[in-house]
Amino acid sequence: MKPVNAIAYANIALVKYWGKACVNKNIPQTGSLSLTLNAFYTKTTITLSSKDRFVLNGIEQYSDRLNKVISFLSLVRPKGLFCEVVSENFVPTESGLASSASGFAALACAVDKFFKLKLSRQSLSKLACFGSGSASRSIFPGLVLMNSDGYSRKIINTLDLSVVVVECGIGKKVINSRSAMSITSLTSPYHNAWISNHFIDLKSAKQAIVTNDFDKLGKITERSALRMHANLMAADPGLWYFKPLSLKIMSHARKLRNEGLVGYFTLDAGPHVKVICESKNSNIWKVELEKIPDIIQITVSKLGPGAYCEYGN
Ligand code: 2P0
Repeated sequence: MKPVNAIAYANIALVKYWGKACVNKNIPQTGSLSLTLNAFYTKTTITLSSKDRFVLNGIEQYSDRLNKVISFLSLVRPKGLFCEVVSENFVPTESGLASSASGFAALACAVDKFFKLKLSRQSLSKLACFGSGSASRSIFPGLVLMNSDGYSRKIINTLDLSVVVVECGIGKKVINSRSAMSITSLTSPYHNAWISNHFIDLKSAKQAIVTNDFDKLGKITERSALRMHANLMAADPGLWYFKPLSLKIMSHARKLRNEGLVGYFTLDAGPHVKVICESKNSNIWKVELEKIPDIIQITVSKLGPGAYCEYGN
């Protein structure tokens, strides 16, 4: 079997996924809506090996990260075969910039070709979901809807969107999403309210897309993020991912919007702030946000392609 190499791009949720209906099968409690980004991605190569190995950014991985890859491979490979998986993240790892989304989408795409599974794109998204919920969405380009059954699909739209990603810290997130999701859904008195409002947000977001209403979509994006974080803060123990700098950027983004620069922020399981805007305004956003001190890096991302194989069988 020849090596297979796949690439998948990270995605940022406009309407967030936070909570699982089934932990063992990694089935989300709600759908979600996202943008696949072309600036952040993972490249993964899979080859046969005498034992299972996972190398990430040149470093051999053990324990949790290796075990997650082995569990994923076990879903699809014939018994008795072992694999070496070598991944390179062109996105900070486990920092809240969706490296698990691009990582498991790339792996799903690679195993599909390597083991000649010939899955449809939708089935590939369901497979990616077993690795990581958000990975399901990275199988598809642009604007993507994931249903609560873990299957995703591309949403046709004519909005020309970009995302300005403001990195507000370095290093790993304070607590991984999976643990934080579990603590939130088990202990937050806001969790049920989050779920019921989420259905309304997702429905309204779909309507906003149909009518090309960027302002409506942006407002839903901001409130979905803030409600997700309010839910996290209401957990026991209360959890938060943002830093003082994240709050400063969110406030500044609101101020700029009030002054006429249209864009809406979102924040995931990490301190980084992402401003969703129309592409014609992305460079102005970058220039304005760069004026805030202590930012690690600002990247303007256009929408990205779905996962694909570069070479292989
Ligand atoms: C999302 N996040 O919709 C939400 C918003 C982060 C904040 O999905 O447990 O790595 O592997 O399914 O997908 C991040 O969690 O969690 C995430 P698992 P995942 O993008």
